[in-house]
Amino acid sequence: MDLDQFARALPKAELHLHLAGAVNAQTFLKLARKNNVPLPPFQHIEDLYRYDNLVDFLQIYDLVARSVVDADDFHLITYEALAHVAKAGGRYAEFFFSPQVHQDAGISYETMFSGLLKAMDDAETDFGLVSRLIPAINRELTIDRSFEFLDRVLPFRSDKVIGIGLDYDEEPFPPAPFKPVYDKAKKAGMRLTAHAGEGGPAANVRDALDLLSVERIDHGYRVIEDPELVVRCIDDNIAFTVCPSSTVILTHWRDLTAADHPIRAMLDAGLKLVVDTDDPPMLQTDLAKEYRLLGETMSLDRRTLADLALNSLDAAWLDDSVRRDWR
Ligand code: ES4
Ligand code: ZN
Repeated sequence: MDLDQFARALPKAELHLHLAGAVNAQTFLKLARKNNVPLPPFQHIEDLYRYDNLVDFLQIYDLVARSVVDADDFHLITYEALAHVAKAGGRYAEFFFSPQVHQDAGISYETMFSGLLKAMDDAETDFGLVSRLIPAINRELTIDRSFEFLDRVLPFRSDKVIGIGLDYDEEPFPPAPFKPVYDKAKKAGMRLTAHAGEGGPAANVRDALDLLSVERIDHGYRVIEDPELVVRCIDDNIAFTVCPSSTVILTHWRDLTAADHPIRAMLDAGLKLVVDTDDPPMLQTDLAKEYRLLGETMSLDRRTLADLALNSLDAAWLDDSVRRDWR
């Protein structure tokens, strides 16, 4: 069995995937045409999935999101994204979606959730992939908007809609101001995670833990700049959802073979890492490829890759009775 086959066969969970970033280019084109969304000029639609920084990426991400309009569109992109996870050997998925960009295009939360939740059911029936949804706050918008997000999301809280996240550009938008929103979400029974320490400093990781009370950190690479915080995260068993291809394309850590790549440093430090995709087709990847890429570039043996896969099951927000079935 070669490494690709091994990575594909490993039982693993996807815990960091953005729905609008998981739309394949052909589906993007189809939906943009159907819904009369103007696109920039291109030769091949895949050309629009090229960028080398987060800000440019997020512009295309928003354009993809704007192409998703009715409940059937939400069903289509969710079903295809989950099929893609299953094809890469994902056994379970927790995924983000960004309701505010759709809301700004005039789409109701009822429309979004009806298509999404139906597709999650269908994926479970048709190919056995269990999934959970984590609506995420666009941190570039106001705190008032994030309270509004929460008020609109909470009525949908269920065994399928289980938590909230915080995404978009971290560097100018640190986590601390979102504390009251996270407090309210926690009181309402939501699980909590946030993107931190990707574009922003280690202090953002600390603030996400201390102020937002998150249980996991998305990316978190710059935690490595604060050795005391690293020790604390190890002691507290905090999982970091790291995305290898995403670092290469969207950050300045371009070389996964470099001794100072933060994922290498996080592994060496003994932090609990979960390997994820972020935005699979928009970053030309899938979950198995991320494991293989990490294995190849960081010379990880199969035992280590299997341990990473086990981390993904441990860090999943499943209750223990369900988790036992996946082992
Ligand atoms: C995102 Cl910060 C970030 N990275 C990758 N994909 C995203 N989608 C929304 N925010
Ligand atoms: Zn992300």
